Amino acid sequence: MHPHPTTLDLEAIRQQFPILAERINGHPLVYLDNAASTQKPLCVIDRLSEVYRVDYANVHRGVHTLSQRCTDLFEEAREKVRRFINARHTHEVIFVRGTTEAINLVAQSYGRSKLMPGDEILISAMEHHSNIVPWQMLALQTGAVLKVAPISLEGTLLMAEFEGLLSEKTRLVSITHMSNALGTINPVKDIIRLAHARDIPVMLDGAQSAPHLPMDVRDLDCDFFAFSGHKLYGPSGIGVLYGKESLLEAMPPYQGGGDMIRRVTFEETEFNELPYKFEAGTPNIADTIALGAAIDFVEAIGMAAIADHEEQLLTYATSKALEIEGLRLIGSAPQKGAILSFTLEGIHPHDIGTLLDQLGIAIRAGHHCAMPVMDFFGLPATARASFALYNTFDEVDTLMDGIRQVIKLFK
Ligand code: C6P
Repeated sequence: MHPHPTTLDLEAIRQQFPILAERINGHPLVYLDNAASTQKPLCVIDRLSEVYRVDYANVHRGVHTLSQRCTDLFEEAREKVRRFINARHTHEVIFVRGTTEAINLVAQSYGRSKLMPGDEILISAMEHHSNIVPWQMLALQTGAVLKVAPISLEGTLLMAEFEGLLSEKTRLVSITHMSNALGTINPVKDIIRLAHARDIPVMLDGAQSAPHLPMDVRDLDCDFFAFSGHKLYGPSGIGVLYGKESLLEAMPPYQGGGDMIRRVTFEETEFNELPYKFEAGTPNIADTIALGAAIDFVEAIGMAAIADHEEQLLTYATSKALEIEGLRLIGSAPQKGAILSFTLEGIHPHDIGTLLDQLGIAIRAGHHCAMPVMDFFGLPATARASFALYNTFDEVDTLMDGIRQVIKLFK
């Protein structure tokens, strides 16, 4: 039996996601690759097509009605994001392609203008490549040094070691809010408190947390926060960088071009105000507006209710997984998002993924763009099932039956 009845009306919710009715390899789709990207509800799909059918024009440029209407819709989406993360100002919300671009923006704008040889950037050992490589590139450009706070075998950040690595040379801490490879939710409030006590700003990689936890950047007091629309039931190619006004004001532009200027001559350029200073060129207009629709969708359900449902799914899935002989969970932090990373004795994760796919079950197998995490656990890869608001307890059962079939096949 399933542990608790969920508070979500899953039948009604699932009807909003047409793709969930697909059959894959002759089986009903069981979509458990939500940490990679979530599926899209009708309101997002319809909004996207509606923008192109009736609202579309370039933004911030035209005097004509359509351009003004589209600009209003675009800026309404910015206000929806502001509300969603509880930022103080809409101009603290910068639209970018996704988490990856947001982190690169901070590295190349904030980092490049601030860092001197010998300065330090502190990350953790559980980061996604997006929160490693931009800092390595920055270190090469500036002579700064990348420091890495270690993790435990459970997959938790070692807080004493983290604190020990904060020094008078540390210029920025950049850390994941929720690990995509392990599911660990980091104690970001403590991390921010410790860093701020030494006047060190903190960037949070919210790619995995924003879709699954209620978010409040003011309460967290983070200095930068990044997330991607496509993991939040919205379109791909659109994401958000939040930054505190004072920091963004002091930062130089990341890219040059149209929309980010106030006045240009061949001799010099006066930059536009926030947020436009960081939004060079025609933005991803329709996807931004559709991201607003995705935010309306999750807010109507309630982020707390979503987090509660996913926690129940994780608890149930974890207890069922632990009953399977030869299954090893990778990542067992006490605070975890609904991500189940695992290995099966003697079976390569790619084979697990391929065989489950034959049963219509979509999971991810690989290094999850977190190769240092795999190295830490001495693994080439893991299999990863990741849950979203539309997943059911029956789907957890189907996954567990599928895993048992995979094991049987290899015996
Ligand atoms: N993780 C996964 O399957 P982008 O690709 O820019 O939308 O997000 C990058 C990113 C950054 N940080 C974390 C913690 C992430 O999980 C991701 C994306 C996907 O786990 C695709 S690799």
